Amino acid sequence: MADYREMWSNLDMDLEKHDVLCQVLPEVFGEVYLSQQKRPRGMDFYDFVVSEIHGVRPAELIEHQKSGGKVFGTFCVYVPDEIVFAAGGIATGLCGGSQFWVAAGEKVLPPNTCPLIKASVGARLDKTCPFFRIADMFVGETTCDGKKKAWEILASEVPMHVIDIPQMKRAQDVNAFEREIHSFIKVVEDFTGSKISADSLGESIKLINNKRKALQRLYEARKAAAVPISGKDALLVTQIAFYDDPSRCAQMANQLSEELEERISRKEGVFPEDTLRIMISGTPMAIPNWKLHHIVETSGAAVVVEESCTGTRYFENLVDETAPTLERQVRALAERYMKTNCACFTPNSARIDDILRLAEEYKVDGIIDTNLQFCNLYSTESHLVKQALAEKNIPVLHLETDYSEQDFEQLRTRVQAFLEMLRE
Ligand code: BJ8
Repeated sequence: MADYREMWSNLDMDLEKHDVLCQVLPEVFGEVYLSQQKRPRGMDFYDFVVSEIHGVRPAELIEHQKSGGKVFGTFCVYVPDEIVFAAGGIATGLCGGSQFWVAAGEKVLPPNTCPLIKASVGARLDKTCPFFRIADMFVGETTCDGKKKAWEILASEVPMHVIDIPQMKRAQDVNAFEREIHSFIKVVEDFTGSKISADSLGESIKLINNKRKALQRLYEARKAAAVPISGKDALLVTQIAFYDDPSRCAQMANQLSEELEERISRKEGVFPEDTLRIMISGTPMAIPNWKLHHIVETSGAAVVVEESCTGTRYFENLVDETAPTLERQVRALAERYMKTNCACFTPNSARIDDILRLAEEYKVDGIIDTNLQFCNLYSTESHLVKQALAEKNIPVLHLETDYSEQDFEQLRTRVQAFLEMLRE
């Protein structure tokens, strides 16, 4: 990695602690990623991004700030990035995916909080992540109780805006979310000093749709009988999409998809032809959480799709680009975002429909439905998921895990037993 110490020091980061993180990551990445065979050439870009993970993009964000722009840090796929970009800002995902930050989160949060929340709070308080130091404003949401309370703690550190996400999907809830987007526009306009127009919002709707289309194209390639990319690599692309520049993200994902399409035409896969096809559903896997994918793919199966926010929930459904006025554009945004099916909604039967549809589209042999430890929403919903899959005779394994390595061998044993059962 190039030398970014001055930049990190200017961000008031804890350089000593951060050095420890910088030493661990390349080792893990080498073992999990670089050890794979037949990787597409298009993954070189993503390998480079990881090798410079706390350098290149943070430096770009700081350049943006130097020219007067604002950076908004987000934690959920319900936050409409389009609004931020329409005001000349940059939105960047902040969800923490490393055990490294959990201990710092536990200093202020109950231990029985999900690791994603603990790591996100810890990354800020511990001063070991440049993204958390750079963001001028954090944008939270009211999806789960743990996050709602975490925002109150983070609000003492950074200006925080919380978007009220409805908990149901009736017509009045879509209307309520539409009003929330209008409030968010006002907050972003005041914070950036830029007025959002129908033109600027129209542009940013196209920008984010293009990113979604590129990721859709990449996932489409994973439907092929000879899978042209590993699940681990596809997951990495989605994880990086959360904080990369959206147009570069679209460009690189399209370039990679082109290569995958060529592989498909040659029937060239990364796994042997009879490899079991697995869907992973459930809670998101923020970078660098690669644990479950690594276990599955080093146990002789392929992950071909993720029904999660670091998967299909991130890019399915486009925003209508034809709305002619700001009012109609905001309505189109509300309608698109309310189609996302997170377990924070009740009822949430549309998520089960999604899982059943994806199982068919990606021709999966089995599903691993997973939730991060202490995520009550997804763990409770797993009961109905299991029930619906049993009715369709689709094998499912439910797993709960965290970011630590402690349960690695236990998970591997359970995954291998599940795969064995699928092979019988
Ligand atoms: S839309 S999944 S990104 S909320 S895992 S913090 S729910 S206790 S991350 Fe999520 Fe938005 Fe939903 Fe997606 Fe809480 Fe559960 Fe932790 Fe979660």
